[in-house]
Formats: sequence, structure tokens, C-alpha cells
Amino acid sequence: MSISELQAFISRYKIELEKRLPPFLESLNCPFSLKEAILYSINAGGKRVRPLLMLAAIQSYRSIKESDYKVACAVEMVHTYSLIHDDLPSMDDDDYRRGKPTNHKVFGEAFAVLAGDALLTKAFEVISSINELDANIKIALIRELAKAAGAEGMVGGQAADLDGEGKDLSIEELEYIHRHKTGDLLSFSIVAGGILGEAPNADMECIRAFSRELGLVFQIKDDILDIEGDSEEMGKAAGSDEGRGKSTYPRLLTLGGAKEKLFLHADNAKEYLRSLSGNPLLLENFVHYITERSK
Ligand code: GRG
Repeated sequence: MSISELQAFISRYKIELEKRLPPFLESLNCPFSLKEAILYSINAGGKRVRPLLMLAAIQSYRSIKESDYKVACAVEMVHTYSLIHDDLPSMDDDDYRRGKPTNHKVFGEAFAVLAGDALLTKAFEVISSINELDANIKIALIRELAKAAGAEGMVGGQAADLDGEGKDLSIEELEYIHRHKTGDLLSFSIVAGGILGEAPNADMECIRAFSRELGLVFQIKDDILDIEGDSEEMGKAAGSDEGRGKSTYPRLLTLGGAKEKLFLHADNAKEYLRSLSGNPLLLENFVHYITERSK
């Protein structure tokens, strides 16, 4: 398996995901204005990293089945909700996301809040309605997703991030923010892949540890891209963390120190994969892909 094989996996499964994701929301029986706001952000593009990681984790144990896409679409719904709310004037107050005006810029704040709420709740409906899945597996997935998205996960990380604005944070405080704000949903995606792939119990601990390391890699790279990235390629403004007085890895550790930390966590992530009984080549290539990404 090489990076070009990973590229082929990404191209193939991104298409499969994007075929299946909008219909869950197009079929909503709700006011057109709300549906329009939801579909605007769902169809705005994005890398679809979380669902792709989930499918890659499943493929470490077995081939992908139709029902897997439903869980993969659900995590993208939660992610899209988090971006819509993160961009709101009361949070990060961003004008561009995925190369387009943010949801509230087009539909107004109230509809952006409601579109996010609708996506978050739809995700749980989608998982709970998968007839092909054993009830215990559905409950495990719902519990993991609720914990990853909630106050002890992404929402808590976001709150700590807002609390920390304009303050000099320690590296431990910064790590708390990122483990939860960005890391937990990314981790859920990989852990859910392990659950769906029925990975042996002995593998699950390593999958969790791998997913935590990869979450940090993703965030440290995001901070580095905020300095070195190209706004047009990323579809959002570079330099926004600095402008907002946010603590970031480069700010705390210097750019060189942040890069060292990036490679350290990438190596840790790969190390955890070595103990798995499945065939995690795709996940290993994902570590490389996330470390080297330019958007
Ligand atoms: C509002 C509860 C709540 C949470 C928001 C995810 C998040 C928490 C904030 C996003 C802020 C941000 C830019 C974090 C850095 C890492 C990150 C999650 C980037 C966006 O994810 P990508 O790069 O985006 O996967 P695409 O558009 O490709 O899906």
C-alpha cells in the first residue's frame, strides 16, 4: 500500500459518501428554509476525513458494507454541525468555511443555529435506525458518539477554547482543548470503525490510543497550516488563530517545536498500529496523509 493507493481509496469512497449523505437531509420533512441551510453546509465540500477514517478502520478488519456508510454519514453530520456553530458570531465569528460564506452569513444566525441542531440530532436518528446492525452495537456507537460530541468531548473542548482566548495557556491546557475540541470526534470515527469491524477487544485499546495520537497530529497540523497554509487552498482565512490571540502549538513551542511534536505524535500513532491483529495499512497511510496535508 502506497500513498497513491490511499489517494485512490479517498477518491473512491469520498464519491460513495457524497452520494449517500445528502439524501438523509433532502428527505427531511421540515420547512424549506431550514433544509436549505442544512444542505448548504453539507454540500459545501470538505475533506470528509472522519467518515473516510471510519471506513479505513473498518477495512482493517473486513470489507465495507452498505450499513457502514450510514454511521460514516452520521459522523459527518455531527462534524458539519460543529463547524456551523463554531463559525457563529458568538463563537469564532468566521466569514468563510470550505471556500464559501459561512452558514450564518447566508441564512442568518438563527437558521445557522437550527441547521446545526438539526444535523446533530439527525445523526443519532440515522445510527439508531440502521436495521442491519445488532442493537448492542448501535447502543455502543450512540454512547461513544454522545460522549465524543458532548460536554466531556467536543463541546467541553470548545468551551475551554473560548475560556482560553486572550490568555497565555500552558501546553497542558492547550492539549486539553485539542484532545476534546478536535480529537474526540476524530477518535470516535476510528473507534467506531473498530466497533463496526468487530475488532478483537485486545485491539480496541490500541485503536483508541492510535485515534488519540492521530487527533493531536490533526490539530497540530491545523495550527501549522494556520501559519504556513494558503487561504485559497484551505477555503478559510490563514492567520486567524494569531489574529484572535489564540494559544496554538507554534505560539507555545515555536514553529519548529510544533513540527517536532507533530512528528512525535505521528510516530506514536504508527507504533500503536503495529500491535493490531488486523491489516491497518490504510490507517498507517492516513497518518502520513494528515501529517503532510496542505488543507
Ligand atoms: C461548536 C460544539 C462546537 C464545537 C466546534 C470542530 C470545532 C469545535 C471547531 C472547529 C475549529 C477548528 C478550525 C478546529 C481545528 C481543527 C478542525 C476541526 C478543522 C476542521 O475540520 P476539517 O479540516 O474540515 O476536517 P473540513 O471542512 O475538511 O470538513
